[in-house]
Amino acid sequence: MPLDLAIILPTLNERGNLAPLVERIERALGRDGWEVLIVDDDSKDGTADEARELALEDRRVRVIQRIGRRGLSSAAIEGFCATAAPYVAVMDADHQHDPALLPRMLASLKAGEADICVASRFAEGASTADWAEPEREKLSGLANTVARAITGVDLTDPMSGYFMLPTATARALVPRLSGIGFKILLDLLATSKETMRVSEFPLNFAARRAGESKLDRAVLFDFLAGLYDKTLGRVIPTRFALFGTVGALGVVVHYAVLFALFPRLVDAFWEAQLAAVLTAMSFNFWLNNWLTYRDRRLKGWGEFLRGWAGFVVTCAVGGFANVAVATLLESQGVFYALAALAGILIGSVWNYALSSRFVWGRF
Ligand SMILES: Nc1nc2c(ncn2[C@@H]2O[C@H](COP(=O)(O)OP(=O)(O)O)[C@@H](O)[C@H]2O)c(=O)[nH]1
Ligand SMILES: [Mg+2]
Repeated sequence: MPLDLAIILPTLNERGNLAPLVERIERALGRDGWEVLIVDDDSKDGTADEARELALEDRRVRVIQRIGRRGLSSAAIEGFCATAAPYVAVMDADHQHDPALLPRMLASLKAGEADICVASRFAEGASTADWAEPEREKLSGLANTVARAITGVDLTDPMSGYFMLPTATARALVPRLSGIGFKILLDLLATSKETMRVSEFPLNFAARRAGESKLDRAVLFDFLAGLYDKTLGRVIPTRFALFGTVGALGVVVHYAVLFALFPRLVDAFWEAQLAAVLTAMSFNFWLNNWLTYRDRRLKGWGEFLRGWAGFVVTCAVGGFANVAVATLLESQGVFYALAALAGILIGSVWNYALSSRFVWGRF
């Protein structure tokens, strides 16, 4: 039987979930005509090795192990581009998504009933009874309403992580996808020039089988970032805007520390200034790690401290550029407040470029 469908499983620490999931997929789709693409971001628990172990015995299983890269969206994109199957599905590896829907979605696409099939947690007949997080359920509901407004597609669950479409459609959209964050479906729908015809399948959303969720309460934030990316993001890149916002908050922290210390608690201005700089830098690092780079967040004390040290060094360079430019301009007769602003802008572009590469990106 020719290859019909590729099922992309983005994974981060899902070792124990793989083998049982492949079994469930086989039960749903039968022996042939499909392949499973495990796109693993170098999980510490050896998910990629487990996947290779499975692949040795089972030609339908393939592995892409990405080193130094993160992100659910970009993992899905990687999968779109790495398969020859004419249809492609994306689903969670944690058994929250029922493989039994796969054959029905495939049939619907083949019959030309839809451009994309989405498993919905909120469609008529769906259930999220096993979902242990009512708080997230509520957030999803809210985000859906806004998503509907911008994508022009009327569907109940644009934040779903379980969907299927013709691979050629997905690949055609890839160059214009933002690839940031977690909501690849929303990205696809919002990027497509023609409004896609969507077919929804009610999903019985199950509790995660093993391991822990990598996404957190910031789903709504993630969604807003996606919104921005699709609109103003064309003018000012999303990460830079976030980075700049975080930087502006850092200025507030800086002055708070400075005014608290100087001149009452410390006599020397430079000491207070240094304390303020370090506090603001650490605050910025923490917030950037949490928000701007949440899809590739540094975790654990070792990773976090190394990242922090890198960030401080990076910002020191940017800080130097800032002062140098501002001083030069001021000495040329530019009004000092404008000179300072120029310094800040150049410093922040510099810091952004360097830290996105060296702290959160690849060396
Ligand atoms: N490759 C890759 N997979 C990821 C990443 N983050 C999450 N995943 C996987 O994406 C799927 C959805 O994530 P999950 O933690 O279950 O999110 P939740 O269902 O919203 O709680 C799971 O199979 C995760 O292992 C990532 O950064 N890279
Ligand atoms: Mg999940």
